[in-house]
Amino acid sequence: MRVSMVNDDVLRISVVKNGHKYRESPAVVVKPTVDLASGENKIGPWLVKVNEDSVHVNVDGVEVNLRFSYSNGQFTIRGNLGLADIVYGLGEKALPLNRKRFRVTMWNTDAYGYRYGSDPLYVSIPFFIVTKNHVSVGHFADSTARMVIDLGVERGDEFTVTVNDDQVDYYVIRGPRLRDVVTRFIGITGKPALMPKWALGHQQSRYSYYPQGRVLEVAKALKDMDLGNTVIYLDIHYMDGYRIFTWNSERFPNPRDMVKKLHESGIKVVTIVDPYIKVDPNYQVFKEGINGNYLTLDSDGGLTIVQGWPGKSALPDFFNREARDWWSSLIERWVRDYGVDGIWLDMNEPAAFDYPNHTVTSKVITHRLDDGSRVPHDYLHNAYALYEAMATYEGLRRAGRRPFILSRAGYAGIQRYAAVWTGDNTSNWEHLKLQLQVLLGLSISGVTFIGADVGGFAKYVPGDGGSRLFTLTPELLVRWYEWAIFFPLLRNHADVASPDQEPWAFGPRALELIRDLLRLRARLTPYLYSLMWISHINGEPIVRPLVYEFPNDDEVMNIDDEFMLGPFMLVAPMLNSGTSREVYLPGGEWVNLWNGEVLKGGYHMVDVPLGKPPVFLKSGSLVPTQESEGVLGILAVPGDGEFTVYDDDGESQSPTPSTLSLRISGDRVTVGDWANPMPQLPTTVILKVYLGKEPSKVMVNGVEVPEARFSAEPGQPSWYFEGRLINIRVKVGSETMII
Ligand code: MIG
Repeated sequence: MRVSMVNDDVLRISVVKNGHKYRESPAVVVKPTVDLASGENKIGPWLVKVNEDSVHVNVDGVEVNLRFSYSNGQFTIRGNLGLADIVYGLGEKALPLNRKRFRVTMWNTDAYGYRYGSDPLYVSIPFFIVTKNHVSVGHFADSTARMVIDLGVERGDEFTVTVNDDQVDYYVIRGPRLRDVVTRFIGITGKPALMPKWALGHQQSRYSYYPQGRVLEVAKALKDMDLGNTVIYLDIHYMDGYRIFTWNSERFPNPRDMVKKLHESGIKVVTIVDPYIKVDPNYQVFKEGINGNYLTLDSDGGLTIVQGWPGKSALPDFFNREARDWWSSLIERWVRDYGVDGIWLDMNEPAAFDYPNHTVTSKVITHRLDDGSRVPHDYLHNAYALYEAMATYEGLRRAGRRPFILSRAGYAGIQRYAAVWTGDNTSNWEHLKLQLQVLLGLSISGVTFIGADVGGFAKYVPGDGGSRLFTLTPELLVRWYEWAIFFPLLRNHADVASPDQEPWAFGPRALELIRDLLRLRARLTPYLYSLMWISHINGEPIVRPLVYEFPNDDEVMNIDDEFMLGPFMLVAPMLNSGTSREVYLPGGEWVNLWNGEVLKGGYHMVDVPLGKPPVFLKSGSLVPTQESEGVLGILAVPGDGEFTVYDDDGESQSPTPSTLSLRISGDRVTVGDWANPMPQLPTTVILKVYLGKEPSKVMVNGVEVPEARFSAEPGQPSWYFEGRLINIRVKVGSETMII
């Protein structure tokens, strides 16, 4: 057992079985600094007592007692769990936000048609947060092997982590606030990638759009119907016999031309890439894989073969640098040759049809590490997708792109390379609620660029009494968009045997409601993009459970049917078939986005007409919006608040952002000057401040400005009042007082 500080806020306890050769973790981007001696150590806020097989920690007044043991190829870590403790985290789990008294398995699994409580799913993040009396401590058991985490099921006063591995790096992460634990966890597992700006657009997918004429037709429909679309996905049917990096020439006779046409109408193209390499001696990619020794081998040295989409398939051995380098070059060639914009990584648990639960497990399959050693798959399973994403990311970079990768599976750290979606969800009301719970767990476990298939993917779900068939209704689709538009990844996707579910598939009324929601989404892009930057720089989630923002409000501890977009916007979506719901608002005052009505903190029954999700803005809100092409708005609520707008060209690889700092104090709004401005940034800003009554005057930089309606053209400061909103046109670098 080796105990060390990683930094001032993170302790690491590394346990390695005697004689075992330690493997470096792909999850962690920092190295331990100071080793602690046995006995008592006092370091800053930490008191750490190191014994032979236990570690006692006191940090921020919280006692953490950890006991380590090893038997039969398993490490077990036991820790204390109090009656009042609440547990968050654990990444992608089909469970409520509070995960206390659940037992979960970490084993990336193809979980088609999963339900509430199904476990495990596609992504494994063995990180959890224990919160008591508003003080939080994080735990991260770093091993990529199968792991079971029991949070008080077996014994109410104990959690246990059981790992089928000969090594574990166990991290204790200091709070005291929940947000401190989350950002520190991201600090050690790596900052979320900055995605291209187009990734925030409305993404349209299905399994699968083909032939190429159909793809162009869908693109045209999206444009004609003004659905703010930016991305179309090509699912597995574009390939020649499911050979990755090829096109089916009958369905796609001229892919370059198709991609060019899509680009001309402003639409990006994302192609799926599975890890299956068809075993076919005439297939170029297979030949390269064999010749370069880039493929996964069994322990007897023979090629590992699994059943995938192409039939007999080999798997790239992403665990060594040479194989990754080869994969990067394949991705680079693919992107350069066809102009494809992003890559969708599916089946990367890895899944295979000839294994139980469609998921590879094996002690015979081995992976080659950089040092040449061969390690059985079962020790590395949960990292397969992470290494694949790493290599894919590098390939896109080499092709000159700011990478957009959408991955199904992942491990802690996946956020450095990819967005994650929640896999094969189902078109029913159960999932409308469940998906939010799954996403909130992912979001506070480091994966910030996330979303769920809007409308639901699966329609036929195997169940106890045979398959169950689900039908998407217009109401459910609209309700789904009502909260999905607030998530960074907004993708409508449906199964192969699914009726159409594009926004127009349910007639003019649903289409109109969805279009309006997508317009709101487009208006919020500057806020979302700034939040993505903040996530990239500070490791803060984009979408946050209420407890993240209001850790001292005991009422929000278990709330997972509402969420915050960034620091200001509370969304309380309709999650069942109905037209009203109860909403909890944490203390203080909130403004209803739709009508400017002010509500005090507490419980409220609110009406929820179709197309109008309850959205509330906190006092002191400063939400940057896009009012029209090139016109920046700031949606503000009087009070005290600060925000920084981030912008860049949206595509370059390592940009320095242009920033604009905003402050509100009472009725006084300060808009800074752009720092590091790129060309063509707006110098005029429209402040839209919610007010109870018409003001008597408005002063900008100490000078009274006239009341006058204005068009969105840049011009001199002026203002007008409408409904409960005062609209004030100002220039950057100004201070506005509303009197
Ligand atoms: O076995 O590529 O989760 O989004 O459409 C199904 C076909 C394989 C599973 C993915 C889904 C995708 C589908 N894939």
